[in-house]
Amino acid sequence: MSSRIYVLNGPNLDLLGEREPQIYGTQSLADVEKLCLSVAQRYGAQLLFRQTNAEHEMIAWLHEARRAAGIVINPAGFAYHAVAVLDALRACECPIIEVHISNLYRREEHWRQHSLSAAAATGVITGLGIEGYRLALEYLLLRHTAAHP
Ligand code: CA2
Repeated sequence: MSSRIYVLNGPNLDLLGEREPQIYGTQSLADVEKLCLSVAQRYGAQLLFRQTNAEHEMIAWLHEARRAAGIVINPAGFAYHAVAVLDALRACECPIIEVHISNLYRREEHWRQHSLSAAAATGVITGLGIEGYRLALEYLLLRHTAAHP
């Protein structure tokens, strides 16, 4: 059976590439999915790439992903208030990488630097644009392949 790897995207990321290109770049979420798919295929892993604007849906997906090989999550706005998403992340048994396209520490709104969900992550990548997704997947899949040769 192939390794399942989840890439979960939070609210408004469906608009990626359409607004604020100086912060989030010009590539769309479909471009991010293509990038992720190419990494997953290289490792023979099964990619489940999703986006939601609904907190309950994100929580259901995290429950589904609990025993996957790994989770990449860009929680977007859920990072700042969604305690239930944090609890669902804490229930996961696999490594989790939180990705932010922009560098939260360079943003003018200082509240963006206080991600609640990051406390449940194995690691965080912030500010490397959509490359952050690729790097997060490489980390998770290298680690999983080493543990399950
Ligand atoms: O940098 C990131 O990836 C963020 O997670 C994006 C979130 C933001 O709330 C975080 O502070 C940082 C929201 C992105 C969604 O909003 C958009 C706005 C314009 C164009 C596309 C998406």
